Order: sequence, then structure tokens, then C-alpha cells
Amino acid sequence: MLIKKPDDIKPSEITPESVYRNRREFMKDSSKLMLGAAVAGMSGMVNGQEGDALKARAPASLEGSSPPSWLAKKFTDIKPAPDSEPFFTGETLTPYRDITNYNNFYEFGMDKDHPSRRSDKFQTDPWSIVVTGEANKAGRYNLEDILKPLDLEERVYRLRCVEAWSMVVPWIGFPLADLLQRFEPSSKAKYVEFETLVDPETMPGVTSRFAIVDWPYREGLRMDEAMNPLAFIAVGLYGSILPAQNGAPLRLVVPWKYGFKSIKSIVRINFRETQPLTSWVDLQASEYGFYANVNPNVHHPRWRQDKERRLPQTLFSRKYIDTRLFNGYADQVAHLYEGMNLSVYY
Ligand SMILES: Nc1nc2c(c(=O)[nH]1)N[C@H]1C(S)=C(S)[C@@H](COP(=O)(O)O)O[C@H]1N2
Ligand SMILES: [Mo]
Repeated sequence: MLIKKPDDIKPSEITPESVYRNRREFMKDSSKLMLGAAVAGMSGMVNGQEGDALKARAPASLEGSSPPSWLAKKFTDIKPAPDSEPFFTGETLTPYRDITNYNNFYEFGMDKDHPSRRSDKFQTDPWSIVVTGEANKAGRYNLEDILKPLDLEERVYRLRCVEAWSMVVPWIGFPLADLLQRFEPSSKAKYVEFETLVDPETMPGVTSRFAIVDWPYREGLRMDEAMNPLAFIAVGLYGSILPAQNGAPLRLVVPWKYGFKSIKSIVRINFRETQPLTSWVDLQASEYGFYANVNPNVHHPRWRQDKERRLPQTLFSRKYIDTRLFNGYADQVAHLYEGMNLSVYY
């Protein structure tokens, strides 16, 4: 066992990464002992004290405003990612600091550090989602009811932004399909559309005269894409709840598509018969498509897409790696695009 006792751990050593690694080792060991049975209270057992473990993993921006207790409780029982692709990658995890300070979330501003610096007023409790369109169970659902029947699991995915940087993120959440099926989409539902909250009081980017998006931020998927087991809704990362800047309280994660498809802070889900007009297509259809599949052979009109800069980076070292078709998830998703010309449907 690689788990240290609390007395051996200096406070400076308790980083989100160290807690996460210890917990992961623990989960692996326990699952062997318990023959794969779900292990309750893992985070608590790492440090011996559940409260401390949660605090150690909580992002700085959430200090003082703890998550609602029903949500914190869900985080004590997370099914670990398996040790193999596609729900896990052995690539080095991008540090917590980079994942939570280098963000695109234009509702808070256009610079990479705006979302982390300007989101302290953002409120995620209470939160509800309105479900509309081609579904038998349309209506308004509050977050607790949405999450109640779902078990949280971990997915370690690559995230590739259309701007040609990438990260490896240990998300916590559940398959998108498990959520959508509960709303009983009808046979007319060919697409699903998502919308982000617009709150001028807490999101300085939405009233900025530099804003380029026609709010609300909108994204969408074809229904068969949405039902693919890789498509995920994240409510946390590195074992703790999502910080505002990463799309709290819940955001989409579509790892084979450019990052802009992974819409944050969702307040509306709309099932439709026709393809929705998404924010980036609306903004510049010649540069950004509805499909937005990661593709090293189809370049952006203004830059190439066959390499990417893997974070973290320092001023002195930048790591460039080859970009892979469908971001390395071709085995899982290539069949969705059979017979389609990917330079036309970019
Ligand atoms: N609502 C909303 N969702 C969004 C964005 C945004 O500006 N607003 N940016 C997108 C882009 S371009 C990327 S690359 C990812 C970044 O996610 P991260 O900040 O968690 O890494 O979020 C996506 N989701
Ligand atoms: Mo992006």
C-alpha cells in the first residue's frame, strides 16, 4: 500500500494531485481485495478523516462555500477509472493548477485566467435544468434529483482545444446517455442541444462589449453521438467538485471533439428533429463546424491541426505532440462518421 498515514503527510504535500494519487492507489488495492465491489467512503479512509480529505481536494476558489452536503456525500463513493483505454489514459495528468487556471469560459471573459479570477460570485446552488422538445419527460429538474440515481465514476480523458493546446483531465461524473435516457427522448429526437446559464450579475463576460458570443452559449450533438459511451457529464475533477471556471455544477465532456463542444454550466437540454445552430458555427461557420471532430488532416483556415501543445508548459519548455484522429478515440467513434467526408463535415 502506498497510502501514508496522516502524521507522515506535511500540509505542503497535500495537493489535489497527492490526495488523488493516494486515493487511486487505495481504490485499486481495495477493489482487488473486494473482488471489484464498490468501495464506500474511500476518500475518507485515505486521510482517516473524511472532512479533511474533502477540504484538501477542494479548489481554493470554493473555500468558505462548501458544496451542499448531499453532493459532498456523492463524492465519497466514486467508481475508479479502469487502467486501460478508452476510459483511462496512462499519459501524465495535467496538474490541477493548470486545469483550473488556464480556461476558456467566455462568460467570464476572453483571457485564459479570467474564468478563475472572475468567477468568485458565481452561484451553483440551487441549480436546475429545463428539459424541452422531443421527449416524454420534459420539465424542470433540480440538480439533486438529476444526480440522485446516478453513481459517480472517474474518467481520465484527453481534452484537445481547437486552439491546439491539450490537457489530460481526471473527470468525475456519469455517462451522458444515462442522463438523457431518463427524459425518454421520442423517435423524433435526432439531435440534442445544450445551453449555458447567462447571469449578468455574476458573469462579467456576458455584459462585456468585447463579447463575441450571442448568449447563451449553445452546443449540440447528434443523438447517436450523445449516446456513445465516451460522452460524459462531469460534476468534478481530481476527486473534488468542479470549480466554477471548469463549468460547475455540471458540464459536457466529449473527448473526441474539439473542446468548444464541451459546454459548461448547463441549464437547458432540448431534444430536436433538426440540427441546432451552435455558438461557434453561428460565430464563424467557415472556421468552426457542428461536428468539430479532432482531426489532424483537416486544418483550421488560420492554423494547422496536426500538432498540439500539451499542458503544463513553462516559459522555457513547451511540449508538442502529434494530434490523433478523433483525439485517439477512433476505435470508439469512427463508425459514427462512416461514409461522411470529414473535410466537408468538419
Ligand atoms: N459555456 C461555455 N462553455 C465552454 C466554453 C465557453 O466559453 N463557454 N469554452 C469551450 C472551450 S473553447 C473549451 S477548450 C473548453 C475548456 O474547458 P476547460 O476550461 O475546463 O479546460 O470549454 C468549452 N466550453
Ligand atoms: Mo477550446
